[in-house]
Amino acid sequence: MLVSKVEPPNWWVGLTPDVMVLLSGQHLEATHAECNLPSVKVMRTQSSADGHYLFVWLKIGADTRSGTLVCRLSSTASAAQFELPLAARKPTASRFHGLDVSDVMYLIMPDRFANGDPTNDEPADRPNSHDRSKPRAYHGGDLRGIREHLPYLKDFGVTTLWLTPILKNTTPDEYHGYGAVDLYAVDPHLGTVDDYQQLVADAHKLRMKIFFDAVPNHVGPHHPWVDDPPLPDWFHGTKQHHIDSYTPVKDSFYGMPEQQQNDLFELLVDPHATERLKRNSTEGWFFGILPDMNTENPVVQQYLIQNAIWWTETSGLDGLRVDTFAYIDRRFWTAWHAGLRKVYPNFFTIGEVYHPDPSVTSRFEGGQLWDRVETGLTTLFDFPLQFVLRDVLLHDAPAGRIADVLRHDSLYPRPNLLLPFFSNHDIKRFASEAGSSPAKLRLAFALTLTLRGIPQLYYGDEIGMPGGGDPDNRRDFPGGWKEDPHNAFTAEGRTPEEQATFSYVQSLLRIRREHPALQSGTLWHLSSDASSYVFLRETEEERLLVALNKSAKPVELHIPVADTPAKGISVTARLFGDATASIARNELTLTLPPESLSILSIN
Ligand SMILES: [Ca+2]
Ligand SMILES: [Ca+2]
Repeated sequence: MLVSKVEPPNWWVGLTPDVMVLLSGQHLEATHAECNLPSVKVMRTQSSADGHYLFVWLKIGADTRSGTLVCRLSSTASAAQFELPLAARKPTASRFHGLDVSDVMYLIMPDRFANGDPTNDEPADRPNSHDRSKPRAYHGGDLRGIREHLPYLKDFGVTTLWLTPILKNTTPDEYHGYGAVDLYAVDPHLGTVDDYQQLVADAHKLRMKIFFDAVPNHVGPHHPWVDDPPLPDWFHGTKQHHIDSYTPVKDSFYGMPEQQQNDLFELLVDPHATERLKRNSTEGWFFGILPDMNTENPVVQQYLIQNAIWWTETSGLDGLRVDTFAYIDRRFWTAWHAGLRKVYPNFFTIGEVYHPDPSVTSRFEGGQLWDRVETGLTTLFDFPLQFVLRDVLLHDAPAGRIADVLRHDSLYPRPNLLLPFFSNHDIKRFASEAGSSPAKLRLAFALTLTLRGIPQLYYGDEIGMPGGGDPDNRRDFPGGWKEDPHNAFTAEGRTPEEQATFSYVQSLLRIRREHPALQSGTLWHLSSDASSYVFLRETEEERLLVALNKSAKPVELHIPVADTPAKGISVTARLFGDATASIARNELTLTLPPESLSILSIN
């Protein structure tokens, strides 16, 4: 009998009364298990048929003190033991903050941001994994690099960092972190668990927050479970026999045009769709290669809930971004959120539902029971708005399309918590889209930072970083490596054009911070047409008018304001941009410069 791995590697007293330990090793067919603390009971055990795994369910009595739990295992043939350190919890007051409308999130791919520790660029057990000249290899960025640049991010004006997954991966092309081979280890290129704890602690000292990228839907194709699962039904299917999440159902199902594939997410929110119709999405292997966890299995559920609690409790992180949210049956999310919120009652989660239609995305948010299932999800990235921002600014769609997306806010229980964004690690850089320009990029920032919700920005866009589709949209932040000739982390190092975009965004972030109406104010449409969209953000204390003109020509607008919250205004003051305004008899006249967004304070 040999125990080679203990998951979770440690736990806490006073956290959860039940813990399921998964042991890996050899000959683990234990018939008896017993621990050294009388207040900790072994409730049951279950070994895999090949003896490579043993599940041990423990009950930790309320009177248990911190210390190292030692549990002895035996069978007729042999014996072994494993240890589970049980720590006291750290004070919770300064941890697990969640987000509110005053926050602005900034997405970082840790391998591509800043190299704080060149000694981990190519760990001993990962030869030939580091090569900055290859877009699909590790470049050397790490957790220490992010920690060293917290002052840059604080000064820029964002409050929250979302890091793409930091879990251990295997091959060089998994620099992005989405191919986990160990759900309890930090990838050695990025640092250690200790580095992650320090990053969260330092961020909290600066009153910043850290979000962890959780991927309960799948593990990496090289995870040892794939060839040797702990249970026969640990995954949906096997390496040899599984379905592909993209396998389309019959194209003509909803009467779509023939060339258009049926949309799997639409089926997921169709109350009339059978399990059979939804299985491709929820049980298929993502891209046909990522092993899909059997999230219906209660043992898998407990493993995944404990894993999320472990990272949260270990680091004090502030919430989770949840990858591929739609690809898991909704009933799993009920159990997963309930498990997390038993420990962290206000736990904040953001789901990735990559879809342009708010009638689809909204159905995944918690707090609604259209199919009698409470997903528990706090909020979502606003993908529909992302599609529209690009269509409006880059592809000649009328500016009124922005209002068209926002009118669907009635479908969301908490629209003010949605995360508007125009860019992330899966989408071509805005600056490199056909027809883009620095002026258009600035407008994308300006809308993201003034519309309702909690904005999410993507590293490097603030200096107009170029890049095509994945992986070219994940280039290194210039200046993050000592040898970089060009350092965009400092004002002196930035080119004049980089500096122009950086200061434009920094000013907007400051104005957003100083004006609660841009955070929590009710949003009212005042006018919209092909090239302009004018809206109001209103709180009891202030009213701000925001005016976009996306066309290359100046625009003059005459907006009747009777029967609007702007009725009776007499004065305007410019906070941002160069629009001019005058008011006569309940008509607001606005002159908007070409390709501009302006913010006016009115009263
Ligand atoms: Ca490094
Ligand atoms: Ca799935």
